[in-house]
Amino acid sequence: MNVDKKSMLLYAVTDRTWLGDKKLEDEVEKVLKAGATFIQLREKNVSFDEFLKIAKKVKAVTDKYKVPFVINDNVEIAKEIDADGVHIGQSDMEAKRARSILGNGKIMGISAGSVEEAVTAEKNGADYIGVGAVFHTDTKKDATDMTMDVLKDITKSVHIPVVAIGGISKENIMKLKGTGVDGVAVISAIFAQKDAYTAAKELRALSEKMVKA
Ligand code: TZP
Ligand code: MG
Repeated sequence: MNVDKKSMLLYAVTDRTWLGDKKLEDEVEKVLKAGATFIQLREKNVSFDEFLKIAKKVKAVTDKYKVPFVINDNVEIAKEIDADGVHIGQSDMEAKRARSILGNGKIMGISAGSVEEAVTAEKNGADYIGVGAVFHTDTKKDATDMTMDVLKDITKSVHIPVVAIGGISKENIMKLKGTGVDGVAVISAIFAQKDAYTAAKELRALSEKMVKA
């Protein structure tokens, strides 16, 4: 296992949609100062070169704060910048490919939406799983909501760390209490907020409370 459960506490997934004039690397730094424990760079519809440029800038910041940094979906970018790993979808092929390109020492996170997918992900060598959408989200259009019971069944069925994702905010995070998750992954509850620092600070404190319960 290449990740510690504790690094799941506040897993921030980037999104430049709401940033306006703000630079992503500056926002990531604020979020890390506020106590984020993991950063995933998630980019849609950018060229390889643009993706690479952004990834290098963000990695400089995550290196400074010594927080794991993974790339969503793109193993080549992860390899090229020597990121800590990747986050990928369910396919067996994708998992095999990611492992063979990155090697055993890197982090491979896999998304799972059911017990079966979670068990398969662990079997395929995932270091952690991202489970969702635990609440309704508009950030990912094809995400389907799951019940707290399914979430509980998932955390019971795997040994690797589990991070919940999807529609999580400071208003609903405590509903995850008792589900067995190791933390929360959020996009809009941090990056769509005017003050990403304060948003992350509050979520980090709440997540600690939620996980302990
Ligand atoms: N995977 C499942 S839900 C989701 C992803 C990437 C979107 C999470 O975004 P938000 O804004 O935290 O609901
Ligand atoms: Mg994918």
